[in-house]
Amino acid sequence: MLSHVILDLDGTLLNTDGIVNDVLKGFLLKYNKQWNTKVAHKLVGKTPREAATIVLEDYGLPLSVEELMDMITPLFSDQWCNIKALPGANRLIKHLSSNGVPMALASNSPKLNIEAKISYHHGWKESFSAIVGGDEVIKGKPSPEIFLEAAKRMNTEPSNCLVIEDSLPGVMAAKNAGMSVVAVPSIPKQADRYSFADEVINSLLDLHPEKWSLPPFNDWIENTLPIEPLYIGGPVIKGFGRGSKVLGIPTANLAAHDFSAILSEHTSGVYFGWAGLSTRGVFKMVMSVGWNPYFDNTEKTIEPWLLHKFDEDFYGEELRLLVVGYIRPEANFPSLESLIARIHEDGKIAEKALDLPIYAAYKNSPCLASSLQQPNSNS
Ligand code: ADP
Ligand code: RBF
Ligand code: MG
Repeated sequence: MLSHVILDLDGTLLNTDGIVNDVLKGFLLKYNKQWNTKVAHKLVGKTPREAATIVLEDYGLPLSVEELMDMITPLFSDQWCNIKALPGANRLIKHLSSNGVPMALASNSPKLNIEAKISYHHGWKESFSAIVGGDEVIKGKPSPEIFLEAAKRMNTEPSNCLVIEDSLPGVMAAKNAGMSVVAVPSIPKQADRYSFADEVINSLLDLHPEKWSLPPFNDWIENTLPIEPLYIGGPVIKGFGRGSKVLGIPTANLAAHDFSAILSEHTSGVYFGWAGLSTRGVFKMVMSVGWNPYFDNTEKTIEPWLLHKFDEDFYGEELRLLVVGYIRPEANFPSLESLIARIHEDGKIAEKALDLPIYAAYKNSPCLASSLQQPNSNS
């Protein structure tokens, strides 16, 4: 029986990666070095000193670890106010704290940094009965020390604790501590490296606390999860040409690179909502966002299937999407038939859910209407 939850911060609750990328990219440019995302991936879950050592070695900078840390630490702290909560983080913290589940935060970063980062997120600090920083133990993750200390401060046994972690060192630390651990990898397509976790999920939206004898979420409605509505729109572009041909399910692709900022804030997965086509009207829509594991694409795509029979293509036409709910993570399937069957099931779920008042209300949203005006423009 699990009764306590220990959360990692960077990459698990907070979208820190974007900030780390931006800061290091700018910094390295001064040394005429090109930032490389492969190096970025190596930094996940490391202590600040370990991360600085990796950057020094990989880029051969003429600096000592101390000098590098002194130079970049202030650049990072300037950005903390810009770090966004990951999808589902606020929901999870609110849920556990309102159900009286004791929670701790355990991070490799120094305690003062943790406190500064979470100060920008309403209600977080008060929700944790313990916060353990990397500077409060002798060895950081993958050593179990941080997690053992968190359990001790919550006056509980390690075996009562569920750890939620995005990094490999963190998942190892949790297992070394004798705890149960759900991995939420922050780097895409790495799930197979986390096989020693008790479960691997795609995002916090996919956590089902009842699997761990913790109180279930009660915000799912008929197999859908309402989200903060998200608007994206643009001309319909050519995709891989396999929607209709291979699956019998046409998807009117939008240019994913136009929405890279929005997409990096949202997890990949199957979503639904309303689709407006300027000359044709507003239709129900179900979509996949991500790498389509079955086809193992190298780039993220946005693939909306309009739940309506059209007699012709509409490439180049302006398509506006108001995404209102989440259905499931993208998955791989043992056969094309099983993928097709699952997409049809998603279609039925969306079709039905969109008649519920909480989703139906958005059908008349002005951002879907036929004038070319964008939702936030003042013209
Ligand atoms: P592509 O790979 O180029 O996106 P698809 O086989 O997925 O090709 O077909 C998508 C195209 O089919 C859309 O761009 C659109 O013009 C057309 N289309 C026709 N009916 C639909 C529908 N119900 N939903 C989405 N697109 C449709
Ligand atoms: N592709 C996957 O590989 N895995 C999925 O779980 C998946 N789910 C989808 C759900 C919906 C509602 C739609 C419309 C598509 C989905 N696809 C999925 C994407 C499908 O592979 C894609 O439309 C084709 O690759 C066409 O480019
Ligand atoms: Mg398509």
